[in-house]
Amino acid sequence: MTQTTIDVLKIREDFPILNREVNGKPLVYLDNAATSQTPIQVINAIVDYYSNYNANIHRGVHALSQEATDKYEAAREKIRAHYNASESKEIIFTSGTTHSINLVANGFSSLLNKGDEVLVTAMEHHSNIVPWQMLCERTGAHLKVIPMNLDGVLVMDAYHDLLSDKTKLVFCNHVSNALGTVNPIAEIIEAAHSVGAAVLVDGAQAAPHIKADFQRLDVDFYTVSAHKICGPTGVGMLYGKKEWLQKLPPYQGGGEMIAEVTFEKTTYADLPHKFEAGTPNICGGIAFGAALDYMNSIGFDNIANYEAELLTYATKQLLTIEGLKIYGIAKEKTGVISFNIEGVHPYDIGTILDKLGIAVRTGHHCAQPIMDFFKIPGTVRASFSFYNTKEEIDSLVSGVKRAAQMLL
Ligand code: 7TS
Repeated sequence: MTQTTIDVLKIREDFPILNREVNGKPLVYLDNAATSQTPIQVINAIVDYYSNYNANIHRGVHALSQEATDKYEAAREKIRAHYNASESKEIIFTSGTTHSINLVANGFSSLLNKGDEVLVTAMEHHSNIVPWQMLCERTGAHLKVIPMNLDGVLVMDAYHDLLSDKTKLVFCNHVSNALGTVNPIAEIIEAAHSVGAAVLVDGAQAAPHIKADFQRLDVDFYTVSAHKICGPTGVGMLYGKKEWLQKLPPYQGGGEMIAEVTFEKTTYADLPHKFEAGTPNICGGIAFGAALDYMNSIGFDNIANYEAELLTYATKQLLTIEGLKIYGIAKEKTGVISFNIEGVHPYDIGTILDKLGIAVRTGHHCAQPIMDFFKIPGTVRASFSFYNTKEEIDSLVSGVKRAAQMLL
């Protein structure tokens, strides 16, 4: 049995929003997989930037520009260190996971040939399906799907069978947003490399719970959105191995990403700037660094242990409700519970929970193929963070019971 080393009541003081009421009830925020809440330390970093050193970066000799540039580059270095990338130029600031994936998918247009194969798992978010379909349309490559079983676990034998010398790319989320499954990415990466394929891991849902080590994993690309880890929206990162990023063409053209421009020919800047056209989200990048500092001050091992306790407790309590079925019962899971009550539409449960001040997500969670696999229109999804409490889970359970009584 793991011991809680988190002082959750003290942590909650860092999050002003957790004090508010919704529909006259204390907010119970259980939609953390959609976006996390923001601690005062990160809010202060944003206020500090706009109050004290707002300036464009990498271009001014003046003091403010230098200060902003230093802080932005320091954030890049923090991200590198957190994920153990070998060089900070391998960290590209983007607007988030969706942007990161599109950047890579676009770049591979010039590297794939007709008949090549790309593999995606059956449990991807739409942002890790649609860009690859578009890539396949452009190149004539084929998209193949690594299946999962009814527990919401990838069928690894089928994956190994799908791999061949035609496989050029494999895409997999580290953690499924709709099921919470933690995928065996080390095995996936090693097997893909044995046939010469590159792997992109979508880390959007893993980032709040698991500290990935890029060098140890030997992953080729990894994506993160800052808003899932207590940072602001509109900023994230793409990690790419230097060799890959050098091979990929720029995604967007403009300022910042050039070495020299004439009307005859333009040469591109070195990494990471080659992929960072235009004025970036400077404040967002700095706040992303502040968010990592905050999460590390709590500690990822402490976060994982505490969230595992919440998950076990919530699973047990929810399963006491008659007719309730949980989708995604992998042994390796983060704090996500997707469920339905037989005979009740998930949207109706979500609406009643909202009246009680409880925020959950309902619907297909941008993962329609998962819903098709389970033959359901959607689920109710409760997703936990280290600032949630067992009392909040009790509120969820009694809210779901009440909804079931009203709707059945
Ligand atoms: N990949 C996964 C696994 C995700 O969960 C999400 C967002 C994305 C990619 C896209 O991230 P973005 O920051 O670029 O939008 N997932 C969710 C969700 O589960 N509910 O709302 C957003």
